[in-house]
Amino acid sequence: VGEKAYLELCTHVLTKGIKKEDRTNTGTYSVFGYQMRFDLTEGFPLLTTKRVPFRLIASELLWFINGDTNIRFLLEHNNNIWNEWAFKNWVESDAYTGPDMTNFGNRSQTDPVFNEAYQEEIRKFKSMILTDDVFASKYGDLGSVYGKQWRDWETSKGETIDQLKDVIHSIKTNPDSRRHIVTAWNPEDVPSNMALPPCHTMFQFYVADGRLSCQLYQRSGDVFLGVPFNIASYALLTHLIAHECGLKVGDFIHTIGDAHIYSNHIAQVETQLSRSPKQFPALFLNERKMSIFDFTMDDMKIEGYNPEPAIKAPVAV
Ligand code: UFP
Repeated sequence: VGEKAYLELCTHVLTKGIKKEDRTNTGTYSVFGYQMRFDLTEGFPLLTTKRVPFRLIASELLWFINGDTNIRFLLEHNNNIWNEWAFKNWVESDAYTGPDMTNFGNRSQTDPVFNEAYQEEIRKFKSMILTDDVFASKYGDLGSVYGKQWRDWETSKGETIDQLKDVIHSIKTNPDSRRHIVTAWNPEDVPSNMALPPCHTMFQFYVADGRLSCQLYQRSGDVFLGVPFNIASYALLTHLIAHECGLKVGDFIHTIGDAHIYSNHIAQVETQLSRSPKQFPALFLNERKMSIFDFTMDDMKIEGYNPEPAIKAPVAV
């Protein structure tokens, strides 16, 4: 089964990884340069050795595809994965007058009293983003994140480039091209304009035998928490673009630069490795929708997903 590629990555990092400090001061085991290949015709690569929330992956991908950089769309889809980045801008702004939220990421995980105050502020923040347009446009926007770079890349001439539309056009009109590339890494925007410099830095498509393949170069991969999301997200993107271009799906190739397991994820990874992978689920796309820019959550369905239970782990911040 295709999941073996991921489980082998886990084993490889656990056994071959070098102890390495990192930005978050958590500590990691890390290898540099690793590649996995998923044959998308074998099923949709949503891991079965722990539950991975497809709903969050799909709504985040639609957010990127729409070129949206404001978390309001995510909150409307009950998706909280980018909240902390926007919340940080809010509590560091002059307009914020609530309790001190310095270093909220770490403190909320270690200090239960602080965590209560933090949860309350997050709740208020989310409700303002959802109900107050002016507040949302000011504090919900994350700036130069994926949606911006994919759909609205700013050139030095003050023009914009829609990389996603362009790459779809080039796949349709010149499938043999070796230039089907989208890059999220914009040196001009790193690091000043960005909350988090892009982890998935660039991807390339490839067409052969009527099949669309995709390779992602990810500069940094949190093997336990991030990578399972990233695999499913790019597999879904490949399916969507193949669908629009009238192609079948081929392979998703995932190349990772710094592939690491955080030192506080080791037990969780071992639990996962003790489980046996099952058949991947199947993905169904709405046949009546042609353009990926018209897709909504109701147009994508996963069937036959019977994973082992989710495994909790602290996020490094
Ligand atoms: N990370 C992922 N995948 C993502 C994402 C983040 O694995 O899609 F957005 C992890 C990688 C790393 C951390 O552990 O988040 C980013 O930190 P840094 O910028 O220091 O690499």
